[in-house]
Amino acid sequence: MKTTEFFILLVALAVFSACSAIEPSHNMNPGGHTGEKNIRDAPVNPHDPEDKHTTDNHAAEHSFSEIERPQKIKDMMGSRGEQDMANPTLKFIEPTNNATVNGSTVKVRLELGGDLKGYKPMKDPQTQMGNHIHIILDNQPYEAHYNLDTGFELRNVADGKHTLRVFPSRPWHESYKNNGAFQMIRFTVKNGGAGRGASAFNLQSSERRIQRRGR
Ligand SMILES: [Cu+2]
Repeated sequence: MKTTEFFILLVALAVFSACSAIEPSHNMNPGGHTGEKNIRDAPVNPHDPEDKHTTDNHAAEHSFSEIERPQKIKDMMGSRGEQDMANPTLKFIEPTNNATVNGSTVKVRLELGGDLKGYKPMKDPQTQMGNHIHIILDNQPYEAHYNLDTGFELRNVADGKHTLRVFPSRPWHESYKNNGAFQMIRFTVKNGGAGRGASAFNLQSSERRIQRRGR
């Protein structure tokens, strides 16, 4: 009996020390000079059964290190004045979270707000670059949206549940990470007829799939 008790004690000690060894990795990259956070820190909705993944599941699998910002980016930041200090926020006007959309065409309208310090999405015709909004439907590649004065449409969206993520970006595609910059909604498409086969939906071939429209 004595031996068994001793063995249990040993196992308990081993488990305890293994747990405390994992603990420090929770605080890798606590912000850095850009204010970036690990993607594990992204908000998870505890009330949604689809958000089963927790932020700690992958804690031990990845490690990140911070490197200095490339000189080219520093130069571009300098040439933009105050804009890099902006705190742009986005808001979905249409569709709203958990909306049901009738048909395979989904009209999207976003409102830009916050402390903009001159930040405005637009494409410079000379350089073909400029501030833009990143739009991500489900797991598709992102689409860049340069003109918030017009809404746009997602077309050929399959029936069923979808997730739409948006966030403001700099001309070199670096996102703004302040509170309210990133927005995510879910919506459901019904009676669209695009079918599950619309996995061919491709945001990169934007002109056919995302159509700008006037107000
Ligand atoms: Cu981009």
